[in-house]
Amino acid sequence: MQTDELFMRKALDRARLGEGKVLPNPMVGALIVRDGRILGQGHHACYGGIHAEAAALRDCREDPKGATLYVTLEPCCHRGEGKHNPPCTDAILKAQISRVVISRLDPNPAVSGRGAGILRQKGVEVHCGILEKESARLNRVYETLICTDRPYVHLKAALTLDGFLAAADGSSRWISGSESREKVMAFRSRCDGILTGRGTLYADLPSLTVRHPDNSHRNDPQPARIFLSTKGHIPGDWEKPGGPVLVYHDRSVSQPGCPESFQFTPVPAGENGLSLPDVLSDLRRRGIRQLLVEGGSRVYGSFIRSGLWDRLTLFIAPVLLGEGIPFSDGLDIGSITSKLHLKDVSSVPSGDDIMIDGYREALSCLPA
Ligand code: AOF
Ligand code: ZN
Repeated sequence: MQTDELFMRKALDRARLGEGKVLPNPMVGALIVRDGRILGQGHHACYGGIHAEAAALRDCREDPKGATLYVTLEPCCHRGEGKHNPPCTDAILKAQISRVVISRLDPNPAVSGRGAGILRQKGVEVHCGILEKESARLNRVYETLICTDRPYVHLKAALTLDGFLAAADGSSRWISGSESREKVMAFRSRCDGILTGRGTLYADLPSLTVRHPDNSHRNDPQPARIFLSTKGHIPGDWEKPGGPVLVYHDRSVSQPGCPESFQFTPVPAGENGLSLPDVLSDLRRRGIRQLLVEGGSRVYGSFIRSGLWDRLTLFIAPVLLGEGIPFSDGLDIGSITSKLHLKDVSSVPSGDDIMIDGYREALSCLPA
């Protein structure tokens, strides 16, 4: 068992080499081992590229017949429209691998246990769940994308110690310190779109661009800038260099006439504002996989109330305002027994601030 963990850890290290390059696919790493010796290793290196198992088989310096395959995600077993690679189960059987150790089953409904099942049926010894939490943690974004038709939604905010997002007059610049702002730039560099509401746009005139030395995670020069503006209004003096601008507005409002380079999209609206399911499925259709939501209060409230979010990062700064704009508008919670408690929480110092990070849902894994 200890040996299995040791090799799976190496496979997870391989998988991480795909970070930022494989979405909407998962990061996957694989190792082929016989008598304690690594014969070959590989990882899924780019979207559409060969799978980790095929890369590890190709890397083998000797015949892998009878060897053990360590793979961080269940081997795929399907073909179909849009599928780039042949089933890995076929390649594993052809190579006569006799044992397959899997960290996590693939939540893709086309696989989801079938890959492991096919291998077992053909007489391969299969073990699942080795270091599963690590593999699941690695692929949180993939798991959301494969099971929903919306982007992965990451809410981030900087708050004062007394829980305010901005002063009573709406001003909110520089609540958090420089280390926290650096971290926000790292989040921005990993997302495809940054979303904010009309209120924040008018109050702060944010540029919503990535200004970060480590821009290597990005394929595109800048993430899209996305605004929720019921009436489709954008401040006249806001036209800053950066990613493409998408504006969602109430479909009952006639096409607003702002700069032609901005893309306006009508969506249904109710008393709680624009329909987020419509906004999110349109964003996904446009290729947005990771969305960073940067306020304000109304926007955070709508995302949280509708349950359409995945991760929340709060930077709590040692600053008091006494009064101001709260983190979110009404969440309809009412009683402490209904409080919303983040899952899989971490809390770390960030300069003089504290960064609290958590998720809407805990990772669900097989019992260890
Ligand atoms: C594996 N090994 O390294 C990866 C897997 O279009 P394709 O052929 O690249 O297939 C993408 C699907 O294959 C993806 O949705 C996920 O279910 C699985 N990813 N599977 O056996 C890998 N990247
Ligand atoms: Zn595969």
